[in-house]
Amino acid sequence: MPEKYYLTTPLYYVNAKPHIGHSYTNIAADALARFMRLSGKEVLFLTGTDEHGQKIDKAAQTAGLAPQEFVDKMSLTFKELWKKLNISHDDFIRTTEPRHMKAVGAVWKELEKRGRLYRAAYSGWYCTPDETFWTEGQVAREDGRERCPECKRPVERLEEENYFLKMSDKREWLIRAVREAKEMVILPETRRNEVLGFLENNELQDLCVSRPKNRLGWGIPCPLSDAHVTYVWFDALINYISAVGYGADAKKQKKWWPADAHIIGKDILRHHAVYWPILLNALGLELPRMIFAHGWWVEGGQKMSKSRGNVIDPLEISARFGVDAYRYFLLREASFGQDGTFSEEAFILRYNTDLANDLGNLLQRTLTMCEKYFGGEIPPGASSAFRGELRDRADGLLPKLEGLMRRLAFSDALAEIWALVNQANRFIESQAPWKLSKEGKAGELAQTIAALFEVLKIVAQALYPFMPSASENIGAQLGMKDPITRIPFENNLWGYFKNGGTAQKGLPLFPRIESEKK
Ligand code: ME8
Repeated sequence: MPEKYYLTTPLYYVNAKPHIGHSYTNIAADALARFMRLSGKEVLFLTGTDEHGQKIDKAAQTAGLAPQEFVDKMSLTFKELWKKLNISHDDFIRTTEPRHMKAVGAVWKELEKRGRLYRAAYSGWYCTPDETFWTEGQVAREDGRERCPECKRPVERLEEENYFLKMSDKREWLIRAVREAKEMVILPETRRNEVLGFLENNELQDLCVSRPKNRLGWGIPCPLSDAHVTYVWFDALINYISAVGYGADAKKQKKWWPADAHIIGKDILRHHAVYWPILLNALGLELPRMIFAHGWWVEGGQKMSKSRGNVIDPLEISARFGVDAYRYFLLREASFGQDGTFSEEAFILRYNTDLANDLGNLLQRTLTMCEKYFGGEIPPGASSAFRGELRDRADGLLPKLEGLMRRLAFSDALAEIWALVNQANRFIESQAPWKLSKEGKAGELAQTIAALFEVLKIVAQALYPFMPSASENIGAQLGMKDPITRIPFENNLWGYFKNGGTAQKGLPLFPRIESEKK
């Protein structure tokens, strides 16, 4: 039985179209999912949309649509984008789906049964864009207004009766779990410290998990009270278990839960690393194995976000430069976990240097030389006879990638692949096949060209998680008969062309972008 790997992304709010930030998380999750599949794991990759709450209700009103009609339309824009960006999710969950709504109902009942809920009057401040309550002591005060301490937008005063999930008694337990990092690991280390700091320096408030229906009707009904609906965050977090059959399919749940990785942005760390583990513990469920909170794409030091309006449209960029180049840039430019700055200049520079020059030229030169010196036929026996540093690095690539991918170090993994690409380019210079040909050194020439084919095949396989189309394209141009995904990844070894092969040179992979500036 293959080992299972269950990974998730956040469920994105459907109040506006997806932007660079959403695509970043999904591209990263996709690279990890593809890598895990190549490594022989049975993968469940889950993404989806978060469709309830005041923010969505307001956006539907502005659009002049009924909430359900609005979320149906908006959810599609996410699905369509994932298709364009080659995201290979296995499931897409919407919080308005019956399977999810039923699971939320089952969670309410289970928590009630376990004595983890109580009903109480509440007064405090509410931040609608963040869908979060703040107490009198937490709220920020600026320009004579009460503001959200996190996003600094104005908050509203609310007084109402609600249901609360007991959290305060779980503080010590959670501090221990986070510190020990046995059952659940929070990465990167800075984020784990942030969670510990929050838990150690604050009292843990019980979480308000309902909303009065007369104030906010657009939510999942609360089975304990006709007058309440479910708080949108409580609703949304439950998706991670509703998608694997919570309350409906015990066998499926047993197979997939706990999740192996929740990939999120650092903006929603507290929801995932504090509220979610406490909720799971209250339900008697295991904690996720890993929570990875990545950094933000920023502009002028500010997070790119739909409410700030400073976002990049993934469709536009990928239509101009290609989906693979977009995926590559996002995962290579910023180290996963750190913030990154998106600029067109940086994009074009990386494209021209890494993709057009380093990788594109390596492929082009190799195929051209194979045509020129061997009529496109890779000489049989030549690659297995080859020994040297280039082969050592190529053989060592996979073990290195495994370590890096397990830590979601995408940029470092790509740097390792490029170290091999660049070594191969230097190898061409030092071998100087044109000289070997002139000097009649046919054996060495054959080994040189065949070695380059082996390297490119290993590069194509290693690139598959990041740039699936380019990877398949390289495989096809090398004349590989097996799809990249069919060759077991652990056989990512030298020797694929030991019996020769026929190259199928095609168009350049990444044509150089000439600067559009005058
Ligand atoms: O928070 N840089 O949804 P959301 C990098 N529905 N990533 C970014 C980003 C940026 N500038 N902006 C957004 C929600 N993201 C809730 C989640 S989960 C049960 C419920 C990414 O539409 C990043 O992954 O605001 C962030 O965590 C997520 O989008 C927030 O998406």
